Amino acid sequence: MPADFSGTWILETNDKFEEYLKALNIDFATRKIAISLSQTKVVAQDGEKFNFKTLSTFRNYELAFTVGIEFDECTKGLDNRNIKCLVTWEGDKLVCTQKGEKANRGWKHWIEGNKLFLELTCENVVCVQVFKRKE
Ligand code: YOG
Repeated sequence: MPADFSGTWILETNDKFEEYLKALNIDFATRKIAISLSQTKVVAQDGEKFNFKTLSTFRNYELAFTVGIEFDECTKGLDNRNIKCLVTWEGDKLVCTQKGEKANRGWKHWIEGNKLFLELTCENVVCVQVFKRKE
């Protein structure tokens, strides 16, 4: 039985986030703001249905999907691209492929203890974010 991602998670570490933003062609000024932000993930999981909210003082982003069903995503307020996404389980990892203009784009989520991991990939860059479960 897969892990339960539901809950509120606070960003603790954010390795190679600026390189990831560069790979997405995010401009200098926006990158400087983005890397300084505290991010909170609010995840609601109902079976194979998910809602992810990424919250910050600068911008918020929301994504809802069902595992195994392809969907169109517009990354509005992020890099503003249209992508075709599919989320699947690889063991206990939730894996999203994001097909579009950028090669090798996607993300993976998994849980270890009270930590939520997010690996964000674009081209040759892999950013790893670690969140701690909010008490
Ligand atoms: O999350 O796709 O959890 O949607 C980071 C990527 C920064 C704005 C957040 C705002 C940002 C400018 C979403 C930060 C890259 C930066 C808070 C990652 C582009 C522009 C919103 C993501 C998935 C998996 C769920």
